[in-house]
Amino acid sequence: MTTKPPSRSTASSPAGKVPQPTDEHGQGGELQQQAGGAHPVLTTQQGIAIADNQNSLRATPRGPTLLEDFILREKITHFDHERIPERVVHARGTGAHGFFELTESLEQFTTAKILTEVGQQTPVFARISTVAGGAGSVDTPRDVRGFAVKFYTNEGNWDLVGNNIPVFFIQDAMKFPDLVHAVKMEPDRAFPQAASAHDTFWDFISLMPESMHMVMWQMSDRTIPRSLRMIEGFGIHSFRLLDAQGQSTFVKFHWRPKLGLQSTVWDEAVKLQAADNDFLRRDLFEAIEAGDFPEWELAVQLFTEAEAEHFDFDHLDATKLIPEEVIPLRTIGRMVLNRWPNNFFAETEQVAFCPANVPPGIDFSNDPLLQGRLFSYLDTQLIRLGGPNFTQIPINAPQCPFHNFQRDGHMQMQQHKGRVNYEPSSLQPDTPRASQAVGTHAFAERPDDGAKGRVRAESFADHFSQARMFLHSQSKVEQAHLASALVFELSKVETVRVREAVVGQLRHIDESLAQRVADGLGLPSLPPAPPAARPAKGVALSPATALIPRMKDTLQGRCIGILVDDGSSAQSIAALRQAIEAEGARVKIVAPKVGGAQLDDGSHLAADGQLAGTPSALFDAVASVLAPERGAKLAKEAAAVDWFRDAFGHLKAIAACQGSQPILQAAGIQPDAGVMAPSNTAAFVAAAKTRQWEREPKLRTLA
Ligand code: HDE
Repeated sequence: MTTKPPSRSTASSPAGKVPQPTDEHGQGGELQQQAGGAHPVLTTQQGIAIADNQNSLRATPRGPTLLEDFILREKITHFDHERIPERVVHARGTGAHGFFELTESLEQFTTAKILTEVGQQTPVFARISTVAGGAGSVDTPRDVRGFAVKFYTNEGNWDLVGNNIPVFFIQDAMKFPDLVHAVKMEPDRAFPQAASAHDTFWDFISLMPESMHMVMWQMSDRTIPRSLRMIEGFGIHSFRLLDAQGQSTFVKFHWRPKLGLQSTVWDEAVKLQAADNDFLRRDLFEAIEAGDFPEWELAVQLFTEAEAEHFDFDHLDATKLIPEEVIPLRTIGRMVLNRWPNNFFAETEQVAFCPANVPPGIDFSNDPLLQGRLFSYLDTQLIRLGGPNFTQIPINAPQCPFHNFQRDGHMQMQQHKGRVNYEPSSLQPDTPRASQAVGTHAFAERPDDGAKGRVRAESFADHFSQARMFLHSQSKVEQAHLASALVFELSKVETVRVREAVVGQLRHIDESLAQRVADGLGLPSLPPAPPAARPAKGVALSPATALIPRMKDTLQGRCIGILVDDGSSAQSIAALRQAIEAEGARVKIVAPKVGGAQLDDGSHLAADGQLAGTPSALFDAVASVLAPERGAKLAKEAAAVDWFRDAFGHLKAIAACQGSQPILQAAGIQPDAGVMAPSNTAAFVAAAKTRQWEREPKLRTLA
């Protein structure tokens, strides 16, 4: 019963030899033996081999633990420091590696090689995030998605740090802390987590009419995406491209998903939160692991200062977009995400994006939101990552040579040689020097003749025209979803005055929208509209902002669930699977028991998910192949009834066999064109490519 002294011999044991357990009660040796394989020797951070990873060093077997136990102290100390401060916004994110390939050169406009060298593949790391929730929050709340891409170019890192919505809530960086405080959980009660549906957010919004355009996008189905592979990305601000002569062209950046856009419906998003906290992260992981690499086109809108003067809005105002109908998109390249990180913390958590990271040939505009961002990101990263050397963490380091005289600091990884750590100097011939020829230059902008001051440009005063443009460019279904989202969110607001104030602002966008929301909230009458800085004017619609037309009729990248049980027809399942997979979708088998089912031909089919834990919200469409007696039994099972009821309610195609009919009846489903027999594979595949929009008004009261 005594603890043997650590065996020194293990310190020199070659990698691959497992030290034997030292304590007759320790389980370490047993576990190691069970695991098998050639394990390297476990060591401390100092490289000291560890003999026992189960027991701390005790004075006697039942006595106190000794302070001397440097192994225990090092292990616990490191563990205590495992968490770093999470991002104050965009804390919950999912990242992946890939590459960017330029397909069309912009050499006429810029010297940036990333935008001029056609065919060149540049490594990238992309991180897609929600904004409001903490790092451990769920994937599927209604929220804007961050869309940040780090390009490791030969001329230094370029970070395009955007969102999946082309406009923003506020015009000036000064308001960002207020916006974020308002949307995050309320400070006294610490809820709700990851939700904008609460008083402080809508109070702020009701008093910030400039947010109304973004609110229209936020309340659209864009903020409840089906997959991170099916969202757009926008750089939002105008940037500048600079040519060799220093001439400037304005540019806006857009990412377009190859799979098209796809969203969930609200009830589905709510149920996904319960079904799988990591739904979107898992979806991206599974797609990349399966070699089904997500891809986006990079497109640009290019325009001159003179063209900008003719827009009926100010392009430096981040609450405005430039309609594609006015400045068309030019596709210039593609991004493929093809490698999941080795380690979430080292890469996805420690990656540090900054909109100020641009290579020579790309420059900033005077958008006051962008100007504030140029300061904020480095500042926040200094505290989040613990000091100025976070740029040396592999995920952040440039992949091209870099030299400067920045020295020392916490966690310095580089061993700079020589006496010279300053410039100018004459003592060493090989120290770095600035270069006019290849160095980055700012656009030589002539300041306008206005006076210095804390002012908001007059040209930023129209808060409602583009909000109305967006609303009226959406289909009827989308407008109904938007109005219902407003009703849902405002119904969670406890302060009646705040509900009314938001509806009052909506009147500036569209009286009938305000009326729909007022009706949905049960307001006795339309509240008064507060004074507007400028009333909305009639502007041309932008059909390109609608979501449903951008959904692709395809099964590519989708996932279909098939419910089976003992006695299910092997032939029917195989035929369905073949038809679905031929169209590029994945199939997941769901059964009452995860062990699977014994099929009618005696074969055994393993399940991917147990029925109770794999609701139909997880799939784009569902099918069932059940023997009659099993269908009758499952008709009494709530999980099975909900499986069909939700698939129907979420407007999905359903291929239900004869044996499943009792369950459909129990679910109260009145079959429509989106419900068919699984033998009708062609019809099912066609219906599964889209949502059954015409079904919705029959089963849900929309605003
Ligand atoms: Fe950010 N934002 N932001 N933001 N933002 C951060 O930087 C900030 C804004 C965006 O995956 C922070 O490293 C200010 C617009 C993304 O790591 C912080 C303002 C857009 C990400 C910060 C804005 C974004 C961030 C928090 C107003 C779309 C996540 C942690 C002036 C174009 C990047 C960090 C990732 C992260 C500040 C507005 C996108 C605090 C001050 C507009 C995608 O620095």
